[in-house]
Amino acid sequence: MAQRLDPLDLYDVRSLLTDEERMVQDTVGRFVDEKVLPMIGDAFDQARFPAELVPEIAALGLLGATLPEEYGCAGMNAVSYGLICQELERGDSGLRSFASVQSSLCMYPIFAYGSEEQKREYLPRMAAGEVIGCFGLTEPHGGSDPANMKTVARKDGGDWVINGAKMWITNGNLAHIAIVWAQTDDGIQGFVVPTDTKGFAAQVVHKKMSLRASVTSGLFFDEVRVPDSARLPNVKGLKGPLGCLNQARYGITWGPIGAAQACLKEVLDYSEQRILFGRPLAANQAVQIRLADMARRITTAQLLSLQLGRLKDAGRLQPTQVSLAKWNNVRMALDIARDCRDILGGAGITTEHSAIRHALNLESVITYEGTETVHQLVVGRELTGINAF
Ligand code: TGC
Ligand code: FAD
Repeated sequence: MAQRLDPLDLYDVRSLLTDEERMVQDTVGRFVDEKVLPMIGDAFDQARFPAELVPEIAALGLLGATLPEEYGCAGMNAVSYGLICQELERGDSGLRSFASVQSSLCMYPIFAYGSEEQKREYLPRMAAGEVIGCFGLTEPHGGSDPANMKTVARKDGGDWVINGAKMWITNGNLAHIAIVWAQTDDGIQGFVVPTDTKGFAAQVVHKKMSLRASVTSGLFFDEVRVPDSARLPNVKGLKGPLGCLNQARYGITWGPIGAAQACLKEVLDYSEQRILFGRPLAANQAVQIRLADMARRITTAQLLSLQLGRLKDAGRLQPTQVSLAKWNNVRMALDIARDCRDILGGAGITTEHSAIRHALNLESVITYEGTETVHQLVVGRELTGINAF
C-alpha cells in the first residue's frame, strides 16, 4: 500500500522548498510547538500579549527577516518570511500580527522610505526586539478609505506638529515608536514618532473577543512636535502606506494556512477517537467530506502563497495578486476554523481546544489589512478596468 500522505500537506508542497527554507520552517515550527502552544490558550483567556516570547523571536531572526544583514537583520527571502508567518500563526494570529507589524509595517517603511540615519538608528534595535513599533494608518471614521485621512502634520519652522487620532492599532501600547501617516500640505507623509513624545497617548482597546493575545490600541496626537529628521523622506502620497500593506498582506496570505492546519490536525485526532453511534466520528461520510474539503482548501492556499512568494522573490509581485490570496486564504482558514469548532461539539466552545480561538482571531484577520470586500473589489477592478470604490 502506498505511504499515507501528510494530511496537512497533501501535495508535498514542502518538497518545493529549498533546504534553507525548510530549515526556517522547522526552526520556527519547533519554537511554536515548545514555547507557544503550551501557553497561548491561557494568554488568550487572560487577554495578555506574551511579551516574554519577544527576545526568542528576535534571537531566531524573525523580526525584519527579509531586510539586509548590514542592518542587523537575517536577509531571508520572501518564501522564508511567509513560512515564518505560517508557523507563528499555527500558534496564534496575535503572535503573527506582532511579527507582521514589526517587520512589514514598521521596519519595512524605515528601510524603504527612511534616511540612512533612520535605518541605522532603528533597524538593528528593532531586529533585536529592543525597540517595538506600531503602524498608525486607520482612523476612527473609516479604515477602508485611508485617502480620507484627518490626521494632519503641519510644518512649524524646522519641526512638524501632528494632530489627530488612529484606531485599532496593533502593538499600540507596547510600542516605543509609531509609524504615523498624516496629511500634509504636500500630501500624505510618514513620521517616526517616539511614543514618549509630549502630546502622544495610547489607549488599550478592551472587551475584544478576537486577537486577545495581541495588544490593540487607539492613538491620540495632541500637538505632537517632532523634528524634520523624524519624517520618512523618500515617499509621499498614499502609495507610502499602501506599499507597506503590500508587504504585510503578502505575509498574511501565509499565516492563516498555519491556523487552518492547526484546526484540521486537532479535529482529525478528535474525530478518530470520538465514538458515536458505535463508530469513530471520522467514519461518517458527512464528516469525511468536511475534512476532505478542508484539505482541498488548505492545499490550494499553500500553492497560492508559494507561487506568490516565488513571484515576490523574482520581483514580479503585483498588489492584485496579493489581494486575491489574502481574500482566498483568510476566508479558507476562517471557514475551516468555524467548521472544526462545530465538529468538536460542546468541547469546541472552550479554549481547551484551539479551533474557537483561531476562529475568533480570524474574524480580525479577515477585517484588517483590507477587508475581504476591499480585496474582492481590487480584483474586480483588475478584471474590468472599472474602479468600484
Ligand atoms: P489609489 O489612489 O489608486 O493609489 C494610490 C497610490 O498607491 C499605489 N498603490 C499601491 N502601492 C503598493 N501596494 C498596493 N497594494 C497599492 N495599491 C495602490 C497606487 O499605484 C498609487 O500610486 P501613485 O504613484 O499613482 O500615487 O488607491 P487605490 O484606489 O488603489 O486604493 C483604494 C483601496 C481601497 C484599495 C485602498 O485604500 C486600501 O487598500 N484600503 C484598505 C486600507 C487597509 O488595508 N488598511 C490596513 C491598515 S493596517 C492594518 O490593518 C494592520 S493589521 C496588522 C496586523 O496586526 O497584522
Ligand atoms: P470600515 O472601513 O468602516 O468598513 C466597514 C464595512 O464596510 C466593512 O465590512 C467593509 O468591507 C465595508 N466596505 C467598505 N467599503 C466598501 C465598499 N466600497 N463597498 C462595499 N462594502 C464596503 N490599522 C492600522 O492602521 N494599524 C494596525 O496595526 C491595525 N491593527 C488592527 C488590529 C485589529 C485587531 C483590527 C480589528 C484592526 C486593525 N487595524 C489596524 C484596522 C483595520 O485595518 C481596519 O479595521 C480595516 O481596514 C477596516 O476599517 P474599519 O474597521 O474602519 O471598517
